[in-house]
Amino acid sequence: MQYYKINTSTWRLRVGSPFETEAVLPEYLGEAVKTGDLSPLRINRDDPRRIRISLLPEDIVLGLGQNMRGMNKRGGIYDSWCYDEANHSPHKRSLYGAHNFFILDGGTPERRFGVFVDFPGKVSFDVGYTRNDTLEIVTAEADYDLYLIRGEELSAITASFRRMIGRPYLPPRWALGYQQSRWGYDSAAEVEALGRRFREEGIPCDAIYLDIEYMERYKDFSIHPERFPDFAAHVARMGAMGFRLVPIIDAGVKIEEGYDVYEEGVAAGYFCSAESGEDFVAAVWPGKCHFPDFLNPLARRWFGSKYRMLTEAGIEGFWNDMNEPAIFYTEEGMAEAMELAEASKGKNLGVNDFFALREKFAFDDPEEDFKRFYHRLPDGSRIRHDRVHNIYGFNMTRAAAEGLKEIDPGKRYLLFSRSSYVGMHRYSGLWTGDNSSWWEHILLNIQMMPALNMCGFLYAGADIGGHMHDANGDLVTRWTQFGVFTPLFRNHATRQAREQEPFAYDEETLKRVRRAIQFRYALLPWLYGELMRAALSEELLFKPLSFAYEDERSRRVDDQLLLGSLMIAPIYTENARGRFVHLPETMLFWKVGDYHEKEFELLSAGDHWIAVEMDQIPLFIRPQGVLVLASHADCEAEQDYAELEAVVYMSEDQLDYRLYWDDGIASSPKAARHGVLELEINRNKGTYSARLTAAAVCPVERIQLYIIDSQGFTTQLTVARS
Ligand code: MIG
Repeated sequence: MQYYKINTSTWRLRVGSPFETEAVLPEYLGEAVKTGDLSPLRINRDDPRRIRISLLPEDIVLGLGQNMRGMNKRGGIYDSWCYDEANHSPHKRSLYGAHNFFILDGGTPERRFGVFVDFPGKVSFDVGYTRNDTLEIVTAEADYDLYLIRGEELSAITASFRRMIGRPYLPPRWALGYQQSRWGYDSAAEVEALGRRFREEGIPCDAIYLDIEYMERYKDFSIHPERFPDFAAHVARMGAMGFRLVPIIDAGVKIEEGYDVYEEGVAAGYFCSAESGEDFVAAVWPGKCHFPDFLNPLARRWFGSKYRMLTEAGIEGFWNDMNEPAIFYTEEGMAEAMELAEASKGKNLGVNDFFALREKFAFDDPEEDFKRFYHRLPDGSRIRHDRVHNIYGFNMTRAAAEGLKEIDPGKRYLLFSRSSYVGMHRYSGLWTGDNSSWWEHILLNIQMMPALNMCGFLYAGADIGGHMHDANGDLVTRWTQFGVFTPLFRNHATRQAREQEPFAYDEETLKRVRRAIQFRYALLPWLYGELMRAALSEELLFKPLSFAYEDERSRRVDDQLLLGSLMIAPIYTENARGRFVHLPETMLFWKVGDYHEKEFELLSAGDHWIAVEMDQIPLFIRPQGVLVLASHADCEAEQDYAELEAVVYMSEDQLDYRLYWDDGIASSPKAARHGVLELEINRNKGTYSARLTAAAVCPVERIQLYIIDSQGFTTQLTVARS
């Protein structure tokens, strides 16, 4: 064991000789020191795979990224083990990502710390599940880096961690528009009709997704010649209507003679190998596939360069799927199953034999499949996949990001991945995979956002309306009303599900969903500014209430979030026409229906029942909070930001507000022309004065202010840029 001091509050303990994951930036690996203090973490001397922390009754555990259960993870057990899990039921221990960071918060500055376990294989977190008073971490091997980050405030701990893992991926501004997806829109004609429908219905939308059917026989970097003839012309026609198309890329590469990606990969040795040394074979959508060895930098470079085939056709965004990697079956697994079937033939199967046979044909034992293939390391040695499993999807998406950077270094592309590990956030965002059209999954979406933010995944979102199973109009309405606040705002559903577009239900649903999406576009410059600020300053976009309010009541709120100067309290239960909400202090309450109608109410600290109709989005502006609003257009590019509005809850006589602004597309905000919009408001004996300044890149000319004071009086004022 070797201690490293990173700074006065952060330590690293290296146990064994871990595989370098590249989650933490090299400059934060610290300096080797003789001894260190990692209390209250206790490492088992006889079995260093086991790390324990005693839990006190008041301890809350936040984090662990993409996982089931509430914001407070206490009471559950979680395995970091990236898996193609399409059934997100409460007992599931693993989803698609491995996000091994959590914070323990005892409610006082003395008892707050963050822990990161950097290990690319399986890690289990038993958070008071086996014993209520014990948190136990178990890594598959005794080779890992353990980080302890102390801090008096929760936000200081997350900021320290975020600094260590580096700045998050920055999406282009258009990627904050509404996005419509379905598995799948099967032809260019269908996609174009869908685009026209959005425009006819007056629903703003920036992107339409292409699922696996756009490919020829599910081959990456191919286009189906009959379904999507003259692809570039189709992309251009959609572009003229204000839509970007976002194609899917899968991890598995089809084995097919004459297919360039397959042949190049085989010739160069870029695929993962089986134990025998031959290229590893497993089946996914295209049938039998090879899997690019994304741990090999040369293979990464090669795969990343393939995206050019699509960018040359005008594509500016991608989603990387099936990169845990998902495996339907391996040849070995199939052979074993067939053997068992043969052996069972004609037999009178007892209950045990019958279930063993059935299980064998379920093909859902990833433990076995992940032990069947290998990666080649730069020194020529091989490492079995399961030992580095959790960084496979990360490196596929890194390949894409590095490829896109080479294709156009001056431009931000939309990119997100299904599988992830901490560190991937520097290259892309993520979506949370195959959730279901269940009300419970709106709540799960709400609760997961801050945990993802802690690991740097700011550009994130769930399939709005739910992926698996059928949604009704109310579910899509309420989910869209929460999605209005998530950076990735995409409605997506599986092939087997009922249609889920805003117009798939009745007129009332259409009206409500349209209003919500229009409101999102009104929020767009504000949300973009908040996202960029969070990304550039190591802050969270979504925070649990405990980040700002330390009282016991607020610490345990599990279904409200802080978002910039807002607090949101989404409705996530069916047939509800309101909900209970906890206010740690007086806030300005706005039930947003048509966002042009501005009716506000001051709500005092305490617990309230708020009535919320089906077409309303409840939101709360915190004291000294400013919510900037634009007017919606059909798509982001058409929005006119010259005239804005702002709702201000001015509890003091003086207020300063800064909103980040840039051109929304240049790759590096340091190099880009960027700046801020600055608003200053003063109140003197009941009279208001305001000043607006803005950087050159910001087109804002005037803001119509709605200033509400602590007595609830509203003053309207227009301020022009000086
Ligand atoms: O085996 O491409 O999570 O969003 O629609 C399913 C089809 C593969 C899983 C993704 C989902 C996508 C689907 N994919």
